[in-house]
Amino acid sequence: MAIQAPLAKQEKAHPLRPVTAEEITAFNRDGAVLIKQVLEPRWVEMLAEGLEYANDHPDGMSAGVSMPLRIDQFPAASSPKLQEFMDHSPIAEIVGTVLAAPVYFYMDQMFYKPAGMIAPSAWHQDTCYYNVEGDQLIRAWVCADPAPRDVSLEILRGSHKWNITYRPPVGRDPAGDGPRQSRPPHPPPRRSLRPLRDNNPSYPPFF
Ligand SMILES: O=C(O)CCC(=O)C(=O)O
Repeated sequence: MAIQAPLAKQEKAHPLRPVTAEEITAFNRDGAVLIKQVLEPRWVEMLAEGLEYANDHPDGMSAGVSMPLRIDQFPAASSPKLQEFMDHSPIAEIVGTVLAAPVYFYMDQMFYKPAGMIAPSAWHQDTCYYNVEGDQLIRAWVCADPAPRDVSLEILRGSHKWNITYRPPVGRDPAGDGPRQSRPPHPPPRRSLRPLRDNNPSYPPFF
C-alpha cells in the first residue's frame, strides 16, 4: 500500500493520464468533452465527502434545500473537503491543458441530487449568469457517483458557436437582457427516462 505525503498549500496533484490531443480537438469543436479515467479514486472520495458535508450544512447560498435538486453557490467556502479538492486535485491542470491557457478560478457550484429521484436542471447557458465574457470559459463538471447517460449532463454539441446568448430561466431581470432570445430555436430533446421537472409544477426551477 502506497502512503501519499500531504500536499503543500498550492501544490496540485496530476491527472492519472495526460489529456489527449483528440480530447482537446473535441472540446474546441463541440464546446464540451467527456474526459474519463483521469482522477485517482481518492479525489472522487474527497469530492463525495465534501458534497455530503455541504449538503448537511446549508448556508445562505443554498437553494432548493430538501428538494430533489439542490444548488449551492461557492460550497467549498464552507466545506473543508471541497476546498481541499479545489486546492489540490488535478482539475485545474486538466482544465488548463484543454484551454491551453493559464487558469483563473471563477466559482464553484454544487448540484446535489439525492438517490432515487434525479431531477434535471432546466436547459440553460452558464454565460448569461457570469460577469465575464469571452471564449476561454470552461466548466469542469465532476460527478461523485456513476452517472448513467440517461441522468447525466446534456450538452448541445456545437452550440458554443451559435453566437447567441439566451435569457436565463430565472434569476436575472429579463428587461436587462436586451435582445437576448428567450428560448432556444429548437427545443432540445429530453430523454424520457428522466422524471421531467419541467412538467411537474411541484418542482420549481432554481435558476
Ligand atoms: O448537473 C446539473 O444538473 C447541471 C449542471 C450545470 O448546469 C452546470 O454545471 O452548469
